[in-house]
Amino acid sequence: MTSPKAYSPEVLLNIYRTALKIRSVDSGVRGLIRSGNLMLAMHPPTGQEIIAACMGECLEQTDYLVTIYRGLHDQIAKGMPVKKIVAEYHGRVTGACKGKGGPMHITHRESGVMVTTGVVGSGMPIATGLGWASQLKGDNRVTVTCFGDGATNIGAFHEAMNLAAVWKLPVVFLCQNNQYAECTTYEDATASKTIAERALAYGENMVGVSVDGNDPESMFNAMRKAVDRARAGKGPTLLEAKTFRLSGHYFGDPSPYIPKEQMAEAFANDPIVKVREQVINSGIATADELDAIVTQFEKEFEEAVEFAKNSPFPELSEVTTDMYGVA
Ligand SMILES: Cc1ncc(C[n+]2csc(CCOP(=O)(O)OP(=O)(O)O)c2C)c(N)n1
Ligand SMILES: [Mg+2]
Repeated sequence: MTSPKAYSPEVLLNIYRTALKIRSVDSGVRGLIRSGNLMLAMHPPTGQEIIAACMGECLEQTDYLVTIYRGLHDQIAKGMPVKKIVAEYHGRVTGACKGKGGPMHITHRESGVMVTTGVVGSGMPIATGLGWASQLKGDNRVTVTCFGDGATNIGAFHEAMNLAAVWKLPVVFLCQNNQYAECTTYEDATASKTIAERALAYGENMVGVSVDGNDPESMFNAMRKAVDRARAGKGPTLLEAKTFRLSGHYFGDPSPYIPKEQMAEAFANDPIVKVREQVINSGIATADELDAIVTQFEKEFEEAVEFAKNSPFPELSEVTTDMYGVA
């Protein structure tokens, strides 16, 4: 089955709409923390929205996603209701994991968001397992696993990629290369020039592609190709989406290790600003229409916060339910 959608102004607008939604929730959450209204370990996805939006545009609701602690953008793009995320961030029973997962452990099976952990590199073997399950069941699902550049230096990356290639599993390994792993630069920790060229090590069943993840057309086309290839049973793809982290590693990290000029250049190329120009120039939406979309998402976020605050915390008696193991 080939995805029917080709890149078009309508697709561009959809991608941008999702990116705006992500940015509004991201900014909203950061605002809550800054004002002392929410205590949270947050790893903002600021600057990486276009990658997630393109991914969401290429997937079916039934497809699987395994993302990381920096996963807000991926979860929204995969279709998770904002209310479920915000309530989980507030630790309330109406959250995706009944308020017991928190921002780094989000699961929402209804939208295919399978598992999130804070352990770097842990998602890839889970994705390979999900892909294997889909292959055995013949359920036509594709699994996408998102991870950072730093995670490709973890052993689990190799194990997961190798088996996915051996068994030609329907998995897309989507590396969001934001140039930093915490405070370590790409060059300081990674021997290969690109992440994509590492695919070579896994033989002809694995394809490696590197794109500008902040460019919607390149990103969408590469993602669509990788998803189509996986769904057709042709094997996995290692897709490297180059981007930049427009925030500290976590909210509150002042990132003194990032040169000021590099940060200034990245802000000047903020994809939310750049792609807005593309959308307007394509004639598919006006500046006023885009502003109205932003207002609508801001309202939706405020409603989600109200929903969360009006929901109860989990009962103490619930503390050991839904757990895999209790000592
Ligand atoms: C196994 C493991 N080692 C180290 C850490 C500490 N740690 C948390 S995030 C991070 C950086 C990961 O960078 P990258 O994979 O590039 O993802 P990004 O945070 O840039 O999205 C590290 C080293 C961890 N959580 N788990
Ligand atoms: Mg990184």
